[in-house]
Amino acid sequence: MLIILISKIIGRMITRSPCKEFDSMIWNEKAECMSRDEIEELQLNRLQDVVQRAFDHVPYYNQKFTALGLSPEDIQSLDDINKFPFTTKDDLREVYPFGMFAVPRKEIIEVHTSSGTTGKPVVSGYTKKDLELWSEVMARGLTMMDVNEDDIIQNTHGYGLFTGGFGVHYGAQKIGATVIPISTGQTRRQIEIMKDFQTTIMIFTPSYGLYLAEVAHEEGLTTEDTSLKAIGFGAEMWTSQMRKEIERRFGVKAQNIYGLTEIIGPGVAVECQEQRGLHVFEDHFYPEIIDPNSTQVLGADETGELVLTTLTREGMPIIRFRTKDITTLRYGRCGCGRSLVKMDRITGRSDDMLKVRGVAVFPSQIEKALLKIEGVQPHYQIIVNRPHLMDELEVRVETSPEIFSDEVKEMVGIKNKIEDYIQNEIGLKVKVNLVEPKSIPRSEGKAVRVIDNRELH
Ligand code: DLL
Repeated sequence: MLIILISKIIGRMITRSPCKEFDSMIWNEKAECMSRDEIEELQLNRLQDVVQRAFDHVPYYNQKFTALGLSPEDIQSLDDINKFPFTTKDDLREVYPFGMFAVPRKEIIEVHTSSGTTGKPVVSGYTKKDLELWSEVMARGLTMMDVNEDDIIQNTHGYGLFTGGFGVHYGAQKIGATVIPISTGQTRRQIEIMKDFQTTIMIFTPSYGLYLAEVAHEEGLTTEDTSLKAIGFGAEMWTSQMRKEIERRFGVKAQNIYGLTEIIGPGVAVECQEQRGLHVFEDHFYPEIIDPNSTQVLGADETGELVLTTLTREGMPIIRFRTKDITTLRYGRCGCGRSLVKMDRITGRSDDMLKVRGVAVFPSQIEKALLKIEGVQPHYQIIVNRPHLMDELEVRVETSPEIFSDEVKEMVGIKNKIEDYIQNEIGLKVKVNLVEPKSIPRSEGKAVRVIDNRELH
């Protein structure tokens, strides 16, 4: 017994990561530099625990598992997660608003919602412990950008139901940095503040970052006028050219932040200074990659849809959430010293969700808005452009022949009404153009609803 114990300890000492050998800053060395054996042992314990909690406290999971003849005891190894069903955005919507909570509602001290679902949004509930978890993972991520107490973080993510603003805020406060909760918009003011407050860290979506850079240039701001040290960006897809442009314009590294409302918000995975993928905080979020068509689990280095299980979330445990985001997992110790698995930047979606100015939009939401208006045909096309580095959404809509030949005044009225209805549905301003009946090309297969001219892939 003693021999086994000693050999285990020695084994640990040998496999334990010598993070200290690396000179990058690490927020939680113990969690971020574990050996693969250690992390898997921890994940298994936590997986057993979360499946039990979901089974015991969330009727939705209890019914789903019971119907499949599954019980928490079926998790004996990490691979056993494979037996359990996936959770989708639709499943979460079905139990709107609070049906996924695993604790009494009064223990939920904050809620956020995801935009971009047809019908009801997904509600994400956080207990006090969940907010601590969120702060912890975001503190780890911001530390990858070398953030410390001396830094001034200008957080341009929206504060509100969107998770971006608060997630970054909590992480920054945990570190003890100074946060400027400026939120999105007021672009000229952003630039003034960046200069006057000598912001050291900028947080934005890549598209807003490019826009900010352009306005900064117009205002005559140069990199010498700022004290920037790093940029954290995420919430939507970007290309390597976009990153290069952002880095060139601001003169500092831009690091990728990934997350989603259903799991916690930003802070599921963040990129270190090596900039070769994002470290998934896999002691809290268990990642898998599946083939989106067959749903077969794929191996390391294979590309497919990311599936996530929350291992420690108290208020709203989620088992095997299908993110629809396409990526690849890569194991092995990183040059930064961390052993946490890395995921490639997201290169696509396995559904038709678009992110427009950071907001998730589904074509079906637009269709839903159109169906509410008389005289409007459900023949439409969504065109996404980025003319001046800001996303613009145009919706071309066919009207019925009677309406199309009517007076201009009436046409304008309908156009405005459609714009209002769509804005109400998706939360974004759109430009509607009414087009002649039958002028939108009909396709023989799947209708081409979206023309995305942003070239994000
Ligand atoms: O976008 C959370 C977030 C806020 C992440 C701020 C990073 C920074 P949702 O609005 O629920 O949450 O959207 C989640 O956005 O499934 C991806 O499709 C996309 N997404 C998020 N981060 C990235 C990223 C937030 N770094 C959805 N790269 C996800 C590409 C991203 N896509």
